[in-house]
Amino acid sequence: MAAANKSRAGGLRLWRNARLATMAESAAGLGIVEKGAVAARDGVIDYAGPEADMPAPFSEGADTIDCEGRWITPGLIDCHTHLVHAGNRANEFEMRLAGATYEEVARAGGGIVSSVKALRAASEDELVAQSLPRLDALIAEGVTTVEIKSGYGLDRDNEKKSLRAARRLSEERPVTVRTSFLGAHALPPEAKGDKDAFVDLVANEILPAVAAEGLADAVDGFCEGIAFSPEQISRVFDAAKAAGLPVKLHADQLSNLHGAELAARHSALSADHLEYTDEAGAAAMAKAGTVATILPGAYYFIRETKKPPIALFRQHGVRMAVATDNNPGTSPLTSLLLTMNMAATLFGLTVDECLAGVTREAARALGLLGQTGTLEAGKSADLAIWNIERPAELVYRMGFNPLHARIWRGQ
Ligand code: DI6
Ligand code: FE
Repeated sequence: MAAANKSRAGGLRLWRNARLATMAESAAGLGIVEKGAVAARDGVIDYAGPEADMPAPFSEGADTIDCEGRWITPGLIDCHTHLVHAGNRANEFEMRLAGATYEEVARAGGGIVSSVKALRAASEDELVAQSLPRLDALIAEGVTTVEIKSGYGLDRDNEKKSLRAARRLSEERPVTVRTSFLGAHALPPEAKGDKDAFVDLVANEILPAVAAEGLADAVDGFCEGIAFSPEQISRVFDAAKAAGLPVKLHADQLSNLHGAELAARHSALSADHLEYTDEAGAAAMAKAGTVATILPGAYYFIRETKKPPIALFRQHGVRMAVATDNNPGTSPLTSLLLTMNMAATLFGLTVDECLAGVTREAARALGLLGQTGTLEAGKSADLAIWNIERPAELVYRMGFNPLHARIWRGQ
């Protein structure tokens, strides 16, 4: 018993004198607790609620932190990124601002293929080194979980290299990384325009190899006129199912190919972008429990004008996550706080929806709701502690970071 007590006390931490936004599903709104406390044992939350109601054993012998009235939210979750990439496309951005057309940019070697070339030329170590500053920018704003996609390798070895680099980032920093295999992202030059043959390669060779090594937690695809058709994506999703992996989809970003319904049909964890989704798509997602991941950074950067149908998502009860979509082509964004401001300003999400979108709903979009995303007993002690007077400040400011401390798995 003595040993058990010792190990319990040894791993016991308490954050007291705090205001909590627990984001618990059972609570109204943000699940606000004034005069709250969070107790954790060995990195797992034992108690989150009013300090006065906390059972005594949670505080006895605990390493105690006085939060001096600061706010605690769940650690933030960026549930859609292409964070592992090589180089950048600032040159393309500059050309376009000077009036170059898409074709001129492409002829000058630009576009997604330039990112594929850069990634293929980079070693795994270089990819890790180039991606760390982006990850650090997210972490500096309280991010404790980040999803990272492949999709710039587009052959077996380079897709594996990206996913290994993504996994390594979680060894370099105290953060949870979830990986998604996005083989069906774009057509590599060597495919010579044959999308069907490339999809066969992705579904029958690359995906099983990636799955066999445990490199992916989910499978993603890009369903779009400039990428892959619903029928082609279905083949990739069938292969994902055979490999036992859940799916997600870049859907209806630039046109309505009914990607939302496709995702729902495959019980996708999430469908992402969704600017062109219609009511049938929203209804199908609600029925399947597929989360709508809203990506205002890409909308802003490509100067899209069609907004995702937020009112339909609300009406049908579709859950909404909010993410950066960090990528070199359409969303070179590494601030989840600014992303929330964009979701509110551009799309009219409320403060509560924005905060749920980067915590509880982002966890749901990754299939991690049982482990993180809210301040509730049994979940990982992933916390963000803020120097703010009210939660709306996290959404309201642009380019200001009020993070006081970030706790990942109790540390
Ligand atoms: N949707 C996008 O907007 C990006 N990928 C995707 O699936 C574009 C990625 C890039 O241009 O590098
Ligand atoms: Fe994306």
